[in-house]
Amino acid sequence: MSTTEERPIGFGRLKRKEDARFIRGQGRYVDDVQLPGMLHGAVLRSPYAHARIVSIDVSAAQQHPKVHAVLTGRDLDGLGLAWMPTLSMDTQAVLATDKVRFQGQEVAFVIADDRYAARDALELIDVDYEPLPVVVNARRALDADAPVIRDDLEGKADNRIFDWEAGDRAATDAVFARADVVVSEEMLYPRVHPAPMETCGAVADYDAVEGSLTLWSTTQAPHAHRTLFALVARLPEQKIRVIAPDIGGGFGNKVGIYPGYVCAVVGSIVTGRPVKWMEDRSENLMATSFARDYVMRGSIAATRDGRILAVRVDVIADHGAFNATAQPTKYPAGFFHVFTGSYELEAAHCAVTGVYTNKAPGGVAYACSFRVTEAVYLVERMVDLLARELDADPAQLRLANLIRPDRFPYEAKTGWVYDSGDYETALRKALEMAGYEQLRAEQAERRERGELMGIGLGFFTEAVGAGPRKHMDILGLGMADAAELRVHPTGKAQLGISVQTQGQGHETTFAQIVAQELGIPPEDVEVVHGDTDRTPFGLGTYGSRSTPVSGAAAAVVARKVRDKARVVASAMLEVSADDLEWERGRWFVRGDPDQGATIQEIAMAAHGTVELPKGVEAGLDSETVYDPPNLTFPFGAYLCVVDVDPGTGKVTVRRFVAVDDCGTRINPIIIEGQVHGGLADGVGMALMELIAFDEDGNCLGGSLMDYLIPTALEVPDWETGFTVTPSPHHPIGAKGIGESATVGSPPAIVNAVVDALRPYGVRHVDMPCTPSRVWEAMQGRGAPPQ
Ligand code: MCN
Ligand code: CUN
Repeated sequence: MSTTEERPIGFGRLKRKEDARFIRGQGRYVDDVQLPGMLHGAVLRSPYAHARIVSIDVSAAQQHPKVHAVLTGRDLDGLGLAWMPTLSMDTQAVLATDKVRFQGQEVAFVIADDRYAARDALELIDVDYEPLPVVVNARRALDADAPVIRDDLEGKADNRIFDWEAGDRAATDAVFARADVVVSEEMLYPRVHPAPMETCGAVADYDAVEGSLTLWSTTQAPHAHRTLFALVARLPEQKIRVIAPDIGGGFGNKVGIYPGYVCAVVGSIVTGRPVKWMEDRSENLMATSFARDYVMRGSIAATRDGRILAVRVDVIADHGAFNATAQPTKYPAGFFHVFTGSYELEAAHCAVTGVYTNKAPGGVAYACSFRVTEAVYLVERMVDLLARELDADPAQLRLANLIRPDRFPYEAKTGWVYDSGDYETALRKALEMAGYEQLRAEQAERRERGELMGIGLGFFTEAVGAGPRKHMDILGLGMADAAELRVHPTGKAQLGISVQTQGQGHETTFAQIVAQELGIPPEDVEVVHGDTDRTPFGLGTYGSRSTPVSGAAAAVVARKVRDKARVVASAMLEVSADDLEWERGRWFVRGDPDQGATIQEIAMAAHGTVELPKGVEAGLDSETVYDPPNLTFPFGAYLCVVDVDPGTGKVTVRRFVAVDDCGTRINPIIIEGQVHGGLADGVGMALMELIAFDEDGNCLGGSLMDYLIPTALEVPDWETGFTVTPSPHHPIGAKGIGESATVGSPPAIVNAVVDALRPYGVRHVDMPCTPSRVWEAMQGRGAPPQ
């Protein structure tokens, strides 16, 4: 590889700037923050999934020599802080007052000299619980005789949170009525957890003299958190500074505000000292934002010759004890309405019912694109079931029904307008990379020998980059993002952004965007983020929105700088601005290329003594707020090959081919990293990961011994490819990539598992396809191969 390729000016395979500190172990995370006089907090959690709190006695804990304060719900109630708003406009107990509603719920907060003393003192708190009947099954929670979980909500006599639908029910029924073939299946997208390497935590430092709060926290959205803290704690927003230092993975887990953060803030106010709270692994798995938990019944209608006509879905969405899912206000089921997938349909309808259960709240997180994950899984499983019913090849069936390139921008039956796509090319590329025909031949041969080889396909269309702000808000905050670009006299630049990397490499790719637009080296662009005092307002990172929204803002602000540089250059060169032409890094006089000025020269002049036209201010600094006109719709074609051990049911992923299209590619190394990580997530969810509960609501996935996440041993060497279909409305044509592979890979894997089990007549296996589940499916249904 040539040096210019290694160190591109703009887009290209630039090594990650941030890795200079990460590979040296010099990252600075929340738990690395040490302040003079800092105290440590620990949370007492409920052992019960549902119980009335009769009494809480904290006197013994308060007498512990190292304890400074103990907070309970009653103390917070006095401050009006016992309950906080959730991102879904519900309320969540910060510390339980009346009842506990899930195992692991926060009941008390101890503040002590060190974290060990704080933990020890938790054991001195005496809580008298009166256990109540528990409901952890979402369907059961809707029964008339189910225990009512949210009796704190006035007039609430059941566990129903919302009923929401999209599409046209009557039109869909009509198409189903005349279809030759209808296939239906019930499937569960089980409860899983993002399980980032770094758990959640915060350090709160309240300065009583200044009346100001500095909060270091593991957050994906520092500005939104600051506004929420201002509203929750009723502190003036200008006196709050939220700092997100390095974040050790988020995957959606760090979007919301957890009770521990609020307790750390109150703890600092009460003790007058900085307070650190860091949860441990079990707390993270048991009490913070889980993902999925969708019970789905899907039906697909088609003609006998394989034209897909309509899809219909009914969902029961388990949101746990508090409705704390993070998603735009208008969309209680997130972006589930992309369940029409990548296919041209005549009609579609979905109905989603949200329910409370005695489980931890949260419910979107884990690289989900606001429920696109569940939608894509459903439609891709349905297409495979249809192929089976029609005895059609799943690749051919998809090729025949994918939305064709000339149909874009394509309005889906649920109202989304997909910006751009060339689906067929992506799928053909994946089939070719995999050697699909040969794989099918090999499978036939192996089946003869009694071997269980499966080939699974999955095609997905993602919907990422929320807003536009007129359609999308979180708690009333419109989903737009600002960028601020300062250009110093020497031509070096500093870009302030509102989104927050948790490992996605923004310090590199955002510098590349500015470098591309201004023609200066990416090393000359410092990206500032993760500090509300140093960056402009915006809604933060989730739903792969950084590139589609904030990345667009970075390009727009760089173009503003470029436009201003043109005016300055015209003054420098004493020609009309209209006579100047741009080439990378420099304005020059049309027809006289030697007469020109580089951005660096222009920056110096802009800060110098050159006389600027009337009304033009010195300097090149600019800012912008970007309100995206639409979402971007990345897509991809995935193919998975598995082998199933007929004796044990163990699934091995032998090959995985992933062709992704995220529009214009800023940094292919980072994109590949995002895809590799997302594919590993997919293997985890499809085969291993599960947060399960027993009948009493005990969480059975509360440690990494029980909650299995994939390692290098469980994943194959990924075979990645790409196509490039730019977004027509994004300034640089880029779409998101951060969640694509997590969204797209589970259906390909499950389709492969079910395909492998075809000789046994197995129609469906719910995730995770663990050896015992697969083995049971093999025993339960159909006969073993002859
Ligand atoms: N990128 C690019 N070219 C494109 C699109 C993206 O080079 N056409 C680059 C971006 O500039 C960025 C990265 O790829 O550096 C991811 O970009 P994007 O798709 O915009 O996603 P976000 O930056 O908004 O990241 C969020 C997304 C989400 S929502 C989850 S969840 C997730 C994910 O990213 N969490 C992650 N990837 C993760 N990766 C790591 N290491 N850690 C997490 O917590
Ligand atoms: Cu849904 S997990 Mo990501 O959007 O932070």
